[in-house]
Amino acid sequence: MQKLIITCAITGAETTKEQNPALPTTPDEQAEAAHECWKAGASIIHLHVRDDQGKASQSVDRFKESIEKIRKKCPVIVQISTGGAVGESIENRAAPLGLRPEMASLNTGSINFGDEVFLNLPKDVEGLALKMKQYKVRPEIEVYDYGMLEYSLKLMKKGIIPNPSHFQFVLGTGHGISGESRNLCHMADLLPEDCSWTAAGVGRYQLPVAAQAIVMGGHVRVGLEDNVYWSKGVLAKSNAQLVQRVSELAATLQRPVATVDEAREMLCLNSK
Ligand code: KMH
Ligand code: ZN
Repeated sequence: MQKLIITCAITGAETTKEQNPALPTTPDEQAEAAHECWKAGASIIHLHVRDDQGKASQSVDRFKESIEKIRKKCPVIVQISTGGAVGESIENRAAPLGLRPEMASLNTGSINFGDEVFLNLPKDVEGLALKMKQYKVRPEIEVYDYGMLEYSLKLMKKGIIPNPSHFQFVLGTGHGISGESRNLCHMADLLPEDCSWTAAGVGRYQLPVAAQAIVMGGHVRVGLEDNVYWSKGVLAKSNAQLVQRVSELAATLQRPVATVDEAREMLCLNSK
């Protein structure tokens, strides 16, 4: 089994400080959070940024500032979000790719999200994918449902996304598949062997999905974007606390955690 890559989704677009005051929203807070997560075992930071009012933003300047501040503190892989917040224009979602980050998320289908629709039209998915190719940004393919996974595999066959690709299974959003263990097994079964995958369980699914992914040989994403709780009714103290729990779980299950350099190698970031 490969070493375990831990990603932390530190901020997100929808989580608020009211839900958890430990949510990092400014570039300084994000750099501090990324540093703590790295010390706790994370090698990838999935990054959204906020404006001065704390509202979700796709501002290129704000991404640049956060990335630079994170870089000064630790060597993590920064994966920017091209998902943004529900309702964000596709132009704004694509704009930070111009910064040529090492990785970016690529959502491959539309899905209900809360009371709204997270819109990802095929032409926009393909447009973002081609931009990533042009800028040599490695996509992480975000899938919330089986249909999105099957569509992504078609994109891979057509050469629109890399072959093999790295996938993120996001389970438990409420409108895609839930975090039941059979769902993760089935998603992983659908992937060609040379593709890699990470799993993110939303809300109460975060811990069980992480444990299952460690055992199955996948990788793990945790963080306040997906879940603000440590346990039922108890808020997480920080992103790093959630990362630390995964590192400890991996140690108990005797699955070594990857360093940033090892993660980079495993995700083909050195040979894009
Ligand atoms: N904020 C969600 C609607 C991504 O980062 O690529 C989408 C999202 C996915 O967070
Ligand atoms: Zn995100």
